[in-house]
Parts: sequence; structure tokens; C-alpha cells
Amino acid sequence: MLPAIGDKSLRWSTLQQLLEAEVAVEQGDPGLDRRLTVASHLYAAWTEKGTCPAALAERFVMEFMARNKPVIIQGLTEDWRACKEWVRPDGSPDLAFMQRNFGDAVIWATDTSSQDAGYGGGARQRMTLRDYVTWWKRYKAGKVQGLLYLKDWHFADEFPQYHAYRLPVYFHSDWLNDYFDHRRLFVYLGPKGSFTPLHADVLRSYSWSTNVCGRKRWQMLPPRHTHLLFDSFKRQMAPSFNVPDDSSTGRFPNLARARELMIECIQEPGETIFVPSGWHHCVENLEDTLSINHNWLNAHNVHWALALLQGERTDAVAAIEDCRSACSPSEFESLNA
Ligand SMILES: O=C(O)CCC(=O)C(=O)O
Ligand SMILES: [Fe+2]
Repeated sequence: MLPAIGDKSLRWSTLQQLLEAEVAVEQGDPGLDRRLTVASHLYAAWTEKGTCPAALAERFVMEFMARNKPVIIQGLTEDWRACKEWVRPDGSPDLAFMQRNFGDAVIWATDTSSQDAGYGGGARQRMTLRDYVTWWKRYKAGKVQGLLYLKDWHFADEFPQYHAYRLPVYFHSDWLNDYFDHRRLFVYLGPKGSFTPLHADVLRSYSWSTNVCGRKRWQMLPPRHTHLLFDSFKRQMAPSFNVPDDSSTGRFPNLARARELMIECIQEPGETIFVPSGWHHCVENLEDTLSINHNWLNAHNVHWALALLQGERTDAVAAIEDCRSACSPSEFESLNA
């Protein structure tokens, strides 16, 4: 049996079953590679069949979370304050409202004018939201260069009284944000064309992301194909799926194959996407877009985080191996702790 929703006990036998289930699903479901399931039926089932929210969430857990499959869910935002107060009647972000109410907030803005910069590569600057909105207006008037994307704004922590959204029942079991100091609850705001380069999420966590307004294009690769994203030395990852093929250097020799295997979807306003663990993805805002997202871990994906940390520890130990003879065993252990 898979763990029940909200079951926070970590049982190794269960994790092993989940790992086996994931492999079986990945091997036995080739159609998954080419599609995202638009799971509006999940929400409809709630009202049509009188299914209670917890049962619906359980179905989401079984069909998508436990199987590490992406999905788009509609209809989770109807009572969100952000959807009422942060959006203008024409569907664009209400920047005047944001500036009036949150103008003093200090945010990070990343220049995403080059899609080749790679994850973490674009120049980042600290500014107030007020200055960001001023920049936005000048950008729209064609007066400034660059394409600044406001990312990873810890809005819920900075404005705890505001309650911009309600955590969807699907995503309740959340060890990362319930127990860790650095919570991962974010707001993103960017003009049309702003971009997040290819990456897998922190600690191989899940993420969900909801468009308060605007549209995004997601390109995502199942984890078993991750090796296709690297250069010939297996060191550097391509900045996106869309790097021009350069057959003379063969820099990313398997990227064309990755493009064949990736799935692509357009996320419309009000839709929520579930990004499973270890799926590399890049995201482009097709319109001026405001979104809310969380990263999280629970019993279904914590093995991804564990494997990542164990791998990094092994690499760190290998990197300092030459110091071993100069230290006592306990000093060496403390070096790689
Ligand atoms: O919306 C974006 O630009 C990136 C979001 C993302 O990478 C995520 O939610 O995992
Ligand atoms: Fe991400």
C-alpha cells in the first residue's frame, strides 16, 4: 500500500515500493513522454460525483504525485485574494495595486534577456518593488534594455497577514515548509518573454505553480533522460532545450534527442501545474505573468532529496580525499560533515 495523505512517517519498505512503482510506471507508459494530462476532470469529479476534497487529493497523490507524473489542474483559485486584487480587468498584472500595497518590499530581479545565460547565470539586482514597477513602465515604453524577471519573492513570509492564496488540498503534506527554516513559498512576476532556464528544482523537490494571470510555456524532460542535457564532457548543462544545434563543436550532442522526448504545455491563467521531482524544465512567460509557487518534499519524494545529498556528499569526500592523510579520522569526518 502507498502511504496515506498526511502520513508523515518515513518507512523504508514503503519508499522501496514507491521506487519500484515509479520505475514500472516509467517503463510501461511510453505515452507519458509526449503529453501532459489536463486534469480538469479531477476538479469536475469533486462536484459531479460529490467526492470530498480529501478523496480527490488522494486520487491526485496516487495518480500523479506517487508516480512522479506532471499534471495541470484547473479550478483551484476561485477564492484566491490574489486573483481578485492583483489582476486588472484586461487580465494583466495590476502593477499599480502591487506598487501601492507592497512597494517597499525588497526583491531580486534577474536579467533574462539572454536565454543562453543558464540557470543562475543572468545578472541579478536587489531593488524595491516600487523601483521594479518603474523599470517595467520604462521597459514597456522602450526606454530601457534588459528583461528583468522578479523571481523567488518570499511574499507569504513578508506579508503573513495578507493571505494572497489558499494552499490547495493536493499539496498539504509538506515537510520542507512545515519544518525547515528556509521556506520555499514564492511569487514570480515578469513581462512577456521573461524566462527561467533549464533546471531541476532545489533538493529535487516537487513544485506547484499557479498563474494568477498570464500564460507560461513549460518544457519538461522525464528524469530518466537527464543525461541527454549535458555537454560531451558531462559537465555543463544546456541553458534551455532551444540552444541552436552546433554540429561543428557538438557541444550538447544529445539535445536534439532531448527535444524529441520532452513534453511541452501551455499553462493558462488560473491553472496550476504540478512539476514532479527530478524533471528538468524551462519556462517562458508568453504574456505579462504573475504566478505563485511552492517547492515541497514529503514521503513520496524525499528519497530524491536523500539521493541528491548522498551523491553530493560522495563528491565532496572525493574532492578532499588528498587531505585525509593530513588529518585524524575525526577531523576528516568533520571536514565533510
Ligand atoms: O515560472 C517560472 O519562471 C519558473 C517556475 C519554476 O521553475 C517552478 O515552479 O519550478
Ligand atoms: Fe523549477
